[in-house]
Amino acid sequence: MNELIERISICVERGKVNKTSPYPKDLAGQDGADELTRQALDSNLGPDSILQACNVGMMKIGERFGRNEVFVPELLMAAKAMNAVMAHLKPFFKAGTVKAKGKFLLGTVAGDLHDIGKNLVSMVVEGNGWQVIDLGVDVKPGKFIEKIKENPDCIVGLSALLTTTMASMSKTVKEIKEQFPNIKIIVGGAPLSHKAAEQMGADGYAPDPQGAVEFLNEFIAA
Ligand code: B1M
Repeated sequence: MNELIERISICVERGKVNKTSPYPKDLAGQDGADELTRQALDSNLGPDSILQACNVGMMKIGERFGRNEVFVPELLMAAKAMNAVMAHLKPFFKAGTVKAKGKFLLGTVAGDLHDIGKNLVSMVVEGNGWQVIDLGVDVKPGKFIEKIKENPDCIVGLSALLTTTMASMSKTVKEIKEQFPNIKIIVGGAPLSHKAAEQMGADGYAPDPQGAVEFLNEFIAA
């Protein structure tokens, strides 16, 4: 792995946001995710390899959390560091297009606060020419329904990262489908699968942002 890329991965895992951030103590005064991402882009390292490095960092901190070696504050710092990287990568994903292919109503379901993956989906989908209406995190079914009423031609995307919020996702799909049987819904997030999506009554599942784009592109507005 390229040295800069490896350092970005470590910064995400350790939650080192930028040079001035005092956390973690042993990296004080060193470049953080912010500076290293800038340097990587200036050295013509691709956004995809930088993103991949972030995912490795996130995976490692997640595994350590699973082993009770770190706790929620460490996860939060990792998320902050990843957001610092994403701020640099955003322009690469948000290539402007003239006419939107359609509307994509996106949110993390009720009870779930994880938004990094959802934000990536948002950027990539928007970069592929869709208008994204991002409702944020902890979005109750009623909020989705209110927004579908305002945007009856939209496709809905639901994200969940917790096994516990898969139930909330299922409830959201059910409530939307009861009122709007023709609205297409795609679900995604680490605990999901094609089978889980099918059981909830969703129309599609994507393991990553590109999969969401492929699903959406089947329904390009005329
Ligand atoms: Co939490 N967390 N977390 N967390 N967290 C996980 C998910 C966990 C797996 C960690 C672990 O135990 N190893 C675990 C879930 C276990 C489970 O349910 N199976 C967990 C837990 C338990 C919790 C808390 C309950 C901890 C606690 O309080 N005791 C708590 C819950 C809070 C809540 O939501 N109510 C909690 C809190 C947090 C923080 C707030 C501290 C922070 C989130 C900050 C933020 O998002 N702004 C956090 C983090 C950072 C993580 C990990 C470490 C990283 C998640 C992440 O951002 N990954 C995570 C462990 C892990 O994933 N390795 C963990 C990077 C991101 C790019 O990937 O989100 O998977 P991901 O998104 C991917 C795909 O899933 C897909 O595309 C994305 C890009 O490739 N995708 C879609 C996502 N949505 C999609 C939608 C689509 C299509 C594709 O179409 C619509």
